[in-house]
Amino acid sequence: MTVRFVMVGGFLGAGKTTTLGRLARMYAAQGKRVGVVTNDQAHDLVDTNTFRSQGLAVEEVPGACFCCRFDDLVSRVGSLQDSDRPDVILAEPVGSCTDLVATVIQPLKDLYSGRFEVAPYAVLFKPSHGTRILKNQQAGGFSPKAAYIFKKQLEEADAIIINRADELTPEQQSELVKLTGEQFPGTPVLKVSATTGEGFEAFTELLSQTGGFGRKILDIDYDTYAEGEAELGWLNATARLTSEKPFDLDSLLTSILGELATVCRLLGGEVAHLKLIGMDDAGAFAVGNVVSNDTAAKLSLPSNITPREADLIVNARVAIDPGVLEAEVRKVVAAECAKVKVNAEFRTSQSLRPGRPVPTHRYKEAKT
Ligand SMILES: Nc1nc2c(ncn2[C@@H]2O[C@H](COP(=O)(O)OP(=O)(O)OP(=O)(O)O)[C@@H](O)[C@H]2O)c(=O)[nH]1
Ligand SMILES: [Mg+2]
Repeated sequence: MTVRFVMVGGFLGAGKTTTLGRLARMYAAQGKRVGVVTNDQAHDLVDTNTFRSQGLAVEEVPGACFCCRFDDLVSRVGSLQDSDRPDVILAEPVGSCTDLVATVIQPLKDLYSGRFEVAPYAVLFKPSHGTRILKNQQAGGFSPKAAYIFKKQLEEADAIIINRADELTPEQQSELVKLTGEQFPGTPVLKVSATTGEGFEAFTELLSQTGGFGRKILDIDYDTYAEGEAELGWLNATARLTSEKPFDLDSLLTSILGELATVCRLLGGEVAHLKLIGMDDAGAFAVGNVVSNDTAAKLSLPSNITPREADLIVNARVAIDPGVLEAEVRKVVAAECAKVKVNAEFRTSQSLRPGRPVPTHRYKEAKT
């Protein structure tokens, strides 16, 4: 039986996890079984836990992007097929990754044609950085090489999905439709809000199309791509939070996030995405995010709980040295916890700069 494979791309913090969570609920409401595959450069993913906490079947490909771990992607999908028999697989690639048509979509279509039916490749547009990048304003807070990745992601898209429409004025929406239309001519552009669901009927309709999609092979310079990716500091850390008295998990996460965002701003590092998840032992959870230096810290999924113990996962992607990022995260978490008499014991921590992408397959031209 073939399974529908829906991968949704987009820059760090563009709204992929929120979008896939909504798509999962929509497909489930149509009676379809859904499985999710997440991906990251390191282990301990906020996103995997976010999907799991929403009751979804999730497998993850940690340690490198889908393109460099293509066989792991196929085998994780196979695990989902064995255990949950999904009709639809939703896949979230790393937000700093591009060239996915040549390295993931074409190989899947060509080598596994009997197994997967690959949906059109939609890429989410992140307005906070995207507006500045498309207008060539100081590379949107990033270096020109990181901005290069952002543009390449849009260039290979079958459709560009402008997200966060709920926050954009009609003038801003028209401006973005115009900018994307000029810079990526011929690519359909939709406006959606992953938070409110606005525009998702048109979006799912687009994803259900069949035909000559996933064929835009990029002309891409891997040196620039690798250097752009390596400018980002990456940190995944986990900590156990304990206290003698119940503490307000949501307000603690909010203060940690706010303080981390301030520290990154003071250090001059553009935030691509800071995300935290706090979970108690009964499965209640809260997720908090900051997606740029100009965007406020936000608890996207509050828990409304006051546990005595909880697990915290921090995933930070910021344009600063990863060692500095790790030290600052540890300092901020410890200090904010101490203010409310919570003890934070770090369990695991990985900080890195993403390595040069070495894809398992790379198709020079579209085969299927
Ligand atoms: N206002 C608003 N916020 C959104 C929307 N979509 C996502 N967000 C918020 O943006 C933040 C990042 O969303 P995610 O879904 O985690 O983004 P992502 O692309 O998965 O991020 P990475 O996996 O780190 O690359 C969260 O705080 C979301 O709540 C939207 O349509 N409107
Ligand atoms: Mg995500």
